Amino acid sequence: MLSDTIVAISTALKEGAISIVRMSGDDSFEILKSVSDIKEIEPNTIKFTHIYDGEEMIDEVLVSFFKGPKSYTREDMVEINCHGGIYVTRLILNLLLAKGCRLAEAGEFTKRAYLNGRIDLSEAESANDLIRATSRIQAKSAIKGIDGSIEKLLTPIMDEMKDVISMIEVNIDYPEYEDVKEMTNVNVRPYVEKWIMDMGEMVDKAERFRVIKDGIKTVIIGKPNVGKSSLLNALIEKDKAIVTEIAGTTRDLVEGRVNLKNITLNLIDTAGIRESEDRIEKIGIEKSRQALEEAELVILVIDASNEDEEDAELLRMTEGRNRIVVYNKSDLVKRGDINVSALNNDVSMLVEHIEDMYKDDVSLVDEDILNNERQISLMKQARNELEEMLKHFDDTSLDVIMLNLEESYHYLCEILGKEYQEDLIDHMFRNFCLGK
Ligand SMILES: Nc1nc2c(ncn2[C@@H]2O[C@H](COP(=O)(O)OP(=O)(O)OP(=O)(O)O)[C@@H](O)[C@H]2O)c(=O)[nH]1
Ligand SMILES: [Mg+2]
Repeated sequence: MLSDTIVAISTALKEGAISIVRMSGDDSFEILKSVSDIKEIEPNTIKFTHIYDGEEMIDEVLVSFFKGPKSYTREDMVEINCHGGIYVTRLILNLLLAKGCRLAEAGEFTKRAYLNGRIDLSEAESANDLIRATSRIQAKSAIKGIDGSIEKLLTPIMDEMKDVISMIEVNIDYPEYEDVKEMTNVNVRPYVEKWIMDMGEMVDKAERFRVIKDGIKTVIIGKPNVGKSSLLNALIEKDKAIVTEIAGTTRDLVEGRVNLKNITLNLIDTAGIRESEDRIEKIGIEKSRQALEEAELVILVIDASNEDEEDAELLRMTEGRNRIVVYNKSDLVKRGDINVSALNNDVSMLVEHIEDMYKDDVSLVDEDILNNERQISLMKQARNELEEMLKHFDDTSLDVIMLNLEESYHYLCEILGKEYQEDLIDHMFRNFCLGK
């Protein structure tokens, strides 16, 4: 049932200047009247009032009224700005529960906004992403998503698919019609080919951008003592990894996260790779190799004052990878293209190089692109449907082609949540914050 009135504390339950208790549903206004001085509700206003539990005044508050459908959920909504003590906020919540509200589930306000058609599913997902954003680029892409970027992205291709599907339909149903464009395998094929290409491009861009958004899995490797741990520390601006002049200092993987200007690196410092008989060091080196396997970006560190055959071996090992070769200890000797001195925190050449390397991917933030795994996977399924169909296209009858096109189209609808499975929707909104 949608019309019951829900309530939740929408701000973090911590001591603070203000907390917001939010209600949504048919009885919001009546319930508010029953606990305050308010007699008349004027929509879209903010009023000063007192909240009473029976005779006892419990807080002095500001209340905002939103008359549905002009509200976040499209229902009547009330937001009570109360004093931000944990105790008083809870008191108000309990009072509203006692007056007939039901405690909202996590994400239920946004779920109502979605079910009532105020936002589509991709916009709801973006609302959650914005709350969780930890970098400028994540925030920027989330706000675009809230503003409907996915619908903008999908509308042209969906419109075109819909047109072609309906033209085929008319051809099948009314073969005698003469003023309708004749659809045959031959003239449908170019559309299908173009959609496959467009969908592929959307997936490709989204995957490139996801790396930027989530942070680039970056591994720092090199032979022992070249300054890998020093480099990690310089990049994260903290003394996290142990640094000594002893070769083989680092045994475990050490992780650090750094927000550069536009991109985030999820860094892993590793044990120096060499032949070793030491049992612990050997395990560490095995971990280094694994981290190297999984990395999206490899920073290979070479000690500029001590380059030898072992470095050459590592260069060979990482060939063909997305790799940056960094010459460290530039305070002693300079060689190669990218020189740093981790000891002196002089790593600007490396940072600039990374920013430059990813600048095209970073600029995708200004485009409308798919935002998450769910959307990407649906787009892949839409594309796959078309690709499979194209394999035997010339031998396929038009009505089967139409069915396949519809299948593909439905995957796109699902991205926007225009068709949905209830359990999936429930699962999604449960990941939201309470009161959102
Ligand atoms: N002169 C100079 N010394 C450096 C620089 N960077 C690191 N070192 C020194 O090189 C030695 C090794 O540094 P680490 O950062 O521990 O090197 P590592 O590659 O992590 O070594 P392992 O963990 O043993 O593989 C230490 O004595 C550092 O002070 C640098 O830029 N210049
Ligand atoms: Mg180290």
